[in-house]
Amino acid sequence: MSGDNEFVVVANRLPVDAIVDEHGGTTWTESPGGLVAALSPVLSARRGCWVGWPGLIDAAPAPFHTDSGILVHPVPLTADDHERFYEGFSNATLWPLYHDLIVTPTYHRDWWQSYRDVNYRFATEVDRVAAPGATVWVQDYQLQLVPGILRQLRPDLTIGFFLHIPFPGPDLFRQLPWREEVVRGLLGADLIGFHLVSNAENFLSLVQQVSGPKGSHTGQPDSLKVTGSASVRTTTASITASDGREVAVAAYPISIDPTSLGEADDKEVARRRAELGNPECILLGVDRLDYTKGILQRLEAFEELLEAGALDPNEVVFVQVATPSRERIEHYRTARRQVEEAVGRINGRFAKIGRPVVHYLHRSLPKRLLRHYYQAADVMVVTPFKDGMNLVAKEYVACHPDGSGALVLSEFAGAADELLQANLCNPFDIESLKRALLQAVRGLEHDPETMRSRMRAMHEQVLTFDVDAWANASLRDLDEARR
Ligand code: GDG
Repeated sequence: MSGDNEFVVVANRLPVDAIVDEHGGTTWTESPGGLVAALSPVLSARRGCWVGWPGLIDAAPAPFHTDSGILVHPVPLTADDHERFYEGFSNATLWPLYHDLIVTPTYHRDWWQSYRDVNYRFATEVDRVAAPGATVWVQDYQLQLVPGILRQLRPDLTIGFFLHIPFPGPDLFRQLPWREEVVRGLLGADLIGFHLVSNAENFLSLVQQVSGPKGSHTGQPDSLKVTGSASVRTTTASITASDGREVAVAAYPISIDPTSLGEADDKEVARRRAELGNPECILLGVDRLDYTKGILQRLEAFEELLEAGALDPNEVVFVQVATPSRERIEHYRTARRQVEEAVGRINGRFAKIGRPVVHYLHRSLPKRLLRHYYQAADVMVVTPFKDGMNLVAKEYVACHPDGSGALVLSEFAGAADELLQANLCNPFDIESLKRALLQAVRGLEHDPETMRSRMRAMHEQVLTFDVDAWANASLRDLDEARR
């Protein structure tokens, strides 16, 4: 069975959100992230489609075209799939395991069974829509078995896989009771992409240690080699799978579409600053409310600086945008409660009537408003304990072409490999967080020229290695893998 799409992207979510009106009718709006922006032209040029879950339980409309012309093929998920495959195995097993056990992963045989079933369903849908010899690009940790299943169903396909989150060290990964199956699933691809060279190295060392009952690979993988030009660096190695195929393993740091952030708007920036009481310094955090992002710890560092008098509550404000995320999972509910307690406590201690020192928004903001906050912020605070890349850091830098502002960035965000001129910190160490915050605030006050040149260097990096460079390098290597 095959369809007529020459290029298929498969991701857990489709790039659309359902809007249900008061009569129960559903319309779809595109949720354009960087990935959609980068892939839209490729999807149209290659007569492609996108396979994924539409975000509604027990409902999947017939295939349709989004406003920008992307053909989407919805895969339905039941309430049970959502609980066991998505909230369970994907987000309470793999997510914490791949983020270095910031919370303890739960290993549940029922969840694993559901993960296998749902991966099989996604692969079957791809089988139905992909033309003979098509290229299929599988996205992220929810679908790691899809390459292996597809390889069995459709040996004619060229299959790529990209992991958007970190890949852990082999000693952590080996905890996973189903480790061989996951490695075999990934090795069904022709090309496995990670953000960082260190992620790819972790995978290569793992492959040396883990071999399934039927054997997932033969021999030793070769080591990573850097190839390509300055604007499309790639670091590749290859592994021989048990069926004799060569599987390429490579690093492609993802980035953003700087043009989607639009031009600076001074009036809006002035309005945002005025709303906040025209403070001397605005610190900003923008994250999904996820325990990996270190929101609580950055607020605690801010609180200690206020307490010590190093920052003056009459001069600074902290704006924290925390987008609701995975709210039915216990660790996420705990993270939210702790953040909200900290916001209440800090305002209770340091705010004045009508002038909070922490502004906390627990909702998703329109992209346009987010951009105005990025432009208005003097210091962007990005302090995850572990993050595959972190696009927020790059978006902030892209919004400051004049070199204004400062970035406090965790060493454990993938973005720290590229944004070397940030005020780097170790988020596990509250003194390191405090130091980086103070260096950024004081640097802007006392050494604005140095701060400006650092921001400009980072701006150059983000504009050169944008999401198009990422997609082009990945797809170029996938085409190469086909040949
Ligand atoms: C995963 C990996 C990797 C946030 N709040 C609002 C909003 N956002 C947008 C940001 C940014 C995106 O969400 C978040 O991307 P991140 O990269 O920071 O983090 P994750 O969601 O954890 O993403 C990560 C990424 O995949 C890509 O590979 O970098 O490491 O964990 O674009 O702008 N957007 C709007 N309103 C909000 O309130 N409109």
